[in-house]
Amino acid sequence: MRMLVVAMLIACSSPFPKDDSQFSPSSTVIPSTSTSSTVVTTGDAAQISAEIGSYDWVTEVGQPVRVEGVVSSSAGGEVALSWSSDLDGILLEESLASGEQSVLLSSSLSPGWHALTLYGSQDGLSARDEVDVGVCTWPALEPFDSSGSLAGWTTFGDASWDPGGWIEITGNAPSRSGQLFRTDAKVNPGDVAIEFSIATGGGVNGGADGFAVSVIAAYDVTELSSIVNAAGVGGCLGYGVAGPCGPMLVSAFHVEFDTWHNPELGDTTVDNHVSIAINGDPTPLFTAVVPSLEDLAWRDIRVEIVSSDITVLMDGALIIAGTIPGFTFDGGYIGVSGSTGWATNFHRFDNLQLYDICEIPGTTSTP
Ligand SMILES: [Ca+2]
Ligand SMILES: [Ca+2]
Repeated sequence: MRMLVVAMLIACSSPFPKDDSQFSPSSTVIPSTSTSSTVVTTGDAAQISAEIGSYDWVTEVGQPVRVEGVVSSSAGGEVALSWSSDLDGILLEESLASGEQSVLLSSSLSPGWHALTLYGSQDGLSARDEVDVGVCTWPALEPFDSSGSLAGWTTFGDASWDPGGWIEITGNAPSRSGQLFRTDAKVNPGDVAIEFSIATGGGVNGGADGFAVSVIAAYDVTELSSIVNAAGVGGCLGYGVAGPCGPMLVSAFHVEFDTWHNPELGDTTVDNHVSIAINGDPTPLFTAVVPSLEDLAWRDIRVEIVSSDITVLMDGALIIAGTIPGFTFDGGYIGVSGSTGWATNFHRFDNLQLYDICEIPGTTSTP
């Protein structure tokens, strides 16, 4: 008679261990080597156990989840293992020597809370262990592909949805200015990455003025509107309210795509450029010269804020890396603004993807 014992050793790192091991009934096992009608017993009570050791508790969707476990049989030999998820089904099946570590490594787990089970068996004996693993997901991409995309957004001035499937901030006409802000939610404070696509060009008289993506830490939409409506046009790009553009005190972060040289506003180059500015003051803190910026080609932008470190990538290439001493990202309403003057350009914005908070669908089981 072999006794089946499931050893449940919960990893100390588990924030909310589960203790739902299932004991299978005791069973009589006839070793497969037996060819006679005589029951051969081992003499010793044998047992099998499954134990999940270290595991990733929460992982971002698309990133590898690593879980380690061991199935051991006191009888030694080979044991059959399987890893499964209550959301995604069987993830891995293999046969290992008793006591050999099994590693589940998967980058394709669905978003949500997974009850991950390690199941081991040998000669009709089985054992299992289970842990909860969360896979979080980022906010959805906003592709602006239909006019309905603007639900939750507020347009100001000349900004409008373009049937091409993007936002046109000014239109290619003189003395325009427009803004578009998401007003049904704020970007969370702290570290963040923001991705979007821009295109500008096609204008007259050398092309101008440019546009900027801003996150403004206004208290509410009323305050946001007062800031946006006070913003200067021309070289102030529809977001400037401080420094050379006005007297307001705001907490904000800006990345601007500037196609007109305004030395009076602190532009440090006569060339087209990308700059970082803060708090409604367009005086650039960091600038990258991008002479071809006005070719009306779509460019993919990624802005990363990690503590006070700022990086900007354009089509995957690092163009700005700097630290703003004492800076903290306060979050707030995200939007884009731009303007034209005697010189004009299209100012196109698309494909906004925020990486501010990674949420696990169905988070009712969070601690
Ligand atoms: Ca689009
Ligand atoms: Ca400028």
